[in-house]
Amino acid sequence: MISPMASKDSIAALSSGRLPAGIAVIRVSGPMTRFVVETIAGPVKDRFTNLRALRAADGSTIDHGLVLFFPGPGSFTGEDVAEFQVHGGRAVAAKMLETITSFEGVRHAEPGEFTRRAFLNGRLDLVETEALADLVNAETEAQRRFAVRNAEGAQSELYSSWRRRLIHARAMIEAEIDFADEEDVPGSVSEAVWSDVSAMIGEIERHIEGFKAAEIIRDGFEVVILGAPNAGKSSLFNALARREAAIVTDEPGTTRDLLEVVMDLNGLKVRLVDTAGLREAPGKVESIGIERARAKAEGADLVLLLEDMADPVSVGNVPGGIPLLRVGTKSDIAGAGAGTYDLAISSRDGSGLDRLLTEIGDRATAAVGEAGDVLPSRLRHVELLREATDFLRAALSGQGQELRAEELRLAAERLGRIVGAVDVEDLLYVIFSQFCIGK
Ligand SMILES: Nc1nc2c(ncn2[C@@H]2O[C@H](COP(=O)(O)OP(=O)(O)OP(=O)(O)O)[C@@H](O)[C@H]2O)c(=O)[nH]1
Ligand SMILES: [Mg+2]
Repeated sequence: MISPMASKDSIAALSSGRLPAGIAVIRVSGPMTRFVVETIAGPVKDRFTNLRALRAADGSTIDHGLVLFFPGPGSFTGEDVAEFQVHGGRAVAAKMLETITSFEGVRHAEPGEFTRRAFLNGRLDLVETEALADLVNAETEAQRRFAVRNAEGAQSELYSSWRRRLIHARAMIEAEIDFADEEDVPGSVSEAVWSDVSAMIGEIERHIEGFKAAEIIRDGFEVVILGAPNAGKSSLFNALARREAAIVTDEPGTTRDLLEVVMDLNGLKVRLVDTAGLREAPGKVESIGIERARAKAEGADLVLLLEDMADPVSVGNVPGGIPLLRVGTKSDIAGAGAGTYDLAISSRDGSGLDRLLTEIGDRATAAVGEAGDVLPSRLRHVELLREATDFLRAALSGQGQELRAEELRLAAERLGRIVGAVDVEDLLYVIFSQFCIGK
């Protein structure tokens, strides 16, 4: 099991963002917190906002601000916690932190240390902790929705419910082993157990499939622009990015490397990638760029294949199996165009760009699926879920009830590792290092 915090240090940090700002929030946690608060601010009422003059060690006023005191264990970290809300000047925050950390037993917090204490004190499980990191880092509406649902425990509850079912299944099988000689244990009990285990394998596998959607929410839906040199790729890239992010010239082979801009479409993160035009026998730099373009397209969520409708040039093979939109370019000079295109655009006069954005947004939305789904949010979860289903399959096909019960135990243990209900010491560093100081 998880060992309690070795040190009884109290910790302090600036928990709000970059200074200067309107206000700064300084957080303190640990056994010294009440003493620190009462020394700096005088007596305060627990769980209420207290407007106080805040005093340095020499009695001079640092600032006037709000003080909140949350006695443990009903606080974020489970320890005594205080927040000082002061004016957000750099010198104010610095003086506050200097004053607080000059108390014996109080030091600056390490990154993620408040959250780590919350986890170690049982205030959050591991999945909720990860979701909190996602919430702090969320940039798009989809990322926020996804993170807040998991921070509220939706994902943890799913894994815990599977684990409870397995623990129950194992208890039933073990009861059957113990009472095997007695006649009144119905054989159908174990049948029901095994059919539930088999149903659970299906549920877990469906859940694992959702990881792709979770990755798109977190990392973005990747759209790669491909086409022959001079097809108008960089012009489209700039038009959608609304800035001159890529160089545009009438010289074929202008773009040689991958360029990326991030957009927010329907509240989803979309990464748009410009690439080198595909053609044969170019120079050394350009051919590396072309290789990169093809490799990038192989992993894309959507490829926009651009063709100059005024001067169509075939680019040969495009990666198979990747959703593709054929986009005819330069409609301002080519008219309707000859070839077959899903969409016709002009980056010069802007026509067709709204339709293209709508199409990309719709495809991104479809790729992340139903908003209500609970998805695995880390590769760590997927790996443990796969191990769990391997054990479940072994349990289903295994010989001998004892061995099969043991496979059930191992599967339940893997599920327990996801939420941190069983030994996870080795993981803690990785997870808490995702946080900034003050969280
Ligand atoms: N009339 C017209 N010209 C365009 C349009 N889009 C691009 N062009 C012109 O086509 C030429 C090539 O445009 P780029 O955007 O650099 O083409 P690219 O596909 O990025 O080319 P490479 O980087 O060399 O592969 C430039 O001279 C652009 O001004 C358009 O919508 N209409
Ligand atoms: Mg280009």
